[in-house]
Amino acid sequence: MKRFLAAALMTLAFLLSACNMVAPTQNGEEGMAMDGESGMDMSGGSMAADAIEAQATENGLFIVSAVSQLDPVVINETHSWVIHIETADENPVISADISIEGGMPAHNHGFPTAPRVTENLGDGDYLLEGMRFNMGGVWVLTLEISSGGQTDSVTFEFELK
Ligand SMILES: [Cu+2]
Repeated sequence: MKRFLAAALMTLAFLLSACNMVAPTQNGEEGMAMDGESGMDMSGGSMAADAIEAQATENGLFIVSAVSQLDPVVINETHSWVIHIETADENPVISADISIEGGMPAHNHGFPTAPRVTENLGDGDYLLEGMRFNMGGVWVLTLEISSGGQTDSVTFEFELK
């Protein structure tokens, strides 16, 4: 019985060390694709398209909302979002420049794609193309918004369960 226990412990130790071997590297490079590499959280995930609440930017210059065109949002499907930007007093921001960053902070990887705003839809709406999530878990999307010589940023955090 003791021998069996020792063997079981060794197996467990081996499994734990194997787990460490497949943990994501810590270099935090943006846009690093991890498709099929991570041993963690490879399960699917989904989220309602309207699950993200409107949020004020860091310095309160803008109010930003984001809605996925894919509903529910599921993993491994490239799709678009519509971003809506208003001023603090609720007027649409009609000529913003928007840059995108994001990924999974807990795994130190970015999006598997390079999402970007491709079209100004008018009325404060902007088309964000190339959104794609390659695993379930907590993701962040940071938008840096410039308009009328002022820049502010906002970070949305959401979970694909
Ligand atoms: Cu991840």
